[in-house]
Amino acid sequence: MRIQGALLALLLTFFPLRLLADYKPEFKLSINVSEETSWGKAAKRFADAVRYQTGGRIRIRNYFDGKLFKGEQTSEFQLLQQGIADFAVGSTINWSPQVRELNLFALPFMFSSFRQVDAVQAGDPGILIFKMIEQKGVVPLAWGENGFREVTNASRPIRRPEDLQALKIRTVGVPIFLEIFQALGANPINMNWDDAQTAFWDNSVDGQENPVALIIPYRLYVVHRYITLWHYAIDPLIMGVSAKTWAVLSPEDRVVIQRAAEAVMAEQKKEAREGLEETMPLADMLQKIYLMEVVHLSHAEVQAFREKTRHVYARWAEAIGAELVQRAESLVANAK
Ligand code: X2X
Repeated sequence: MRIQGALLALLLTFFPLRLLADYKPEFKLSINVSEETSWGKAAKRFADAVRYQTGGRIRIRNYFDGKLFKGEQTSEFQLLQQGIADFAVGSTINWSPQVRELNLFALPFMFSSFRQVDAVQAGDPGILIFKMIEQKGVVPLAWGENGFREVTNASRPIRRPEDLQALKIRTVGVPIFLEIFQALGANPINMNWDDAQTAFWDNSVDGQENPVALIIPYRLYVVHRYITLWHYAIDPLIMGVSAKTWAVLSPEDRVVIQRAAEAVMAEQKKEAREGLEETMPLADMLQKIYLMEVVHLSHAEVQAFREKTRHVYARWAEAIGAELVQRAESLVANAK
């Protein structure tokens, strides 16, 4: 007995516990952006927390900058379905080709405050969307946020739809964004985020749309002098896990992962919103530190953009599901 005990102790010294568990040595997490973003920080905290709390049984390696899907951002959800990605911190935009209900957040000018976004996620639209995702082979763990998407460009301040005329605007390769920018008279060009970086720096496109919290770490102020804070779409994130991966995890480890995901993504959401509530103090910083020309729109000015995109909204409301959209609209109206 004593010899066996000593042998076990010796084995444990040289072979970490994880080798004695059934898990693979590395779990993969997919993420489209860099380590310096709020989502990147969340991925790092998640991997650290899970490794620590499982005594090293679960080691997650983060594949930043879209490395796992090789730049093809709209295929991230499929990688999760197939179990090629175990985890992802994904934008709802990138997952919308596979989960059409996620287009809800891209309905033009539907949301104008964070409170409204939270109400829809916590209410039955959010619950239904999580169910749809789960039915497709991905277990959603927690909501996060990229932020309200604002338009930047190198040519001129955008205050009216006419100002967008013929501007080449890079968008993600999903149809609703293409349709919105066409409706506004711009010339939208679908491009992966990775390729877009080159296009911004060699000026082969005039502009793009992304949240302020992403514009800063990607230094887009260097190439785009103008930004319009029009909040035309919200981009929630979801931390999810492949159902194939979930199936092999022990009940105890699932609890660890669920809790870590919720804690880390709640923090991520807070960070992504910092300085962007109500009066948007971060907008001043864009102006004072990064020398951008910041355009704030009045309610009437936003209305002009809303009018131009109304038919896109109507068409997509049908595609998403009229009942789901109506329920979300009433939550938005009550949350103001
Ligand atoms: O590609 C984008 O614009 C980004 C980084 O915001 C997403 O992943 C949706």
